[in-house]
Amino acid sequence: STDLAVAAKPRPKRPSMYKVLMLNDDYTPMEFVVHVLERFFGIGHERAVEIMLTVHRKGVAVVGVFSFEVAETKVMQVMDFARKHQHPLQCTMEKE
Ligand code: TYC
Repeated sequence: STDLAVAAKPRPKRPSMYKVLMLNDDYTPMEFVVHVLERFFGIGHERAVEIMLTVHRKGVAVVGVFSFEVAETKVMQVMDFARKHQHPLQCTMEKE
């Protein structure tokens, strides 16, 4: 093997993590957002109410931090569910 190959130290990289964010809007009912947090993120009712109110007051909140694939799936599930119920709720992800 080449000098480069023997010298190259394997760098096992930790998988990048992604924040899933919930965004505020003026129309989605508060109870619907709480239901979404319970159903798709396994968050307990009282904590779900707190997170929903944080989004309502501040515009955005982190709902959880996940691997890319899990975060992507959560975002799709939330967006599909909101669309099905004709609410404008937005959920996005960003690299931590
Ligand atoms: N602002 C919405 C209302 O007053 C409630 C809401 C909270 C909507 C959180 C979206 O991510 C959200 N009905």
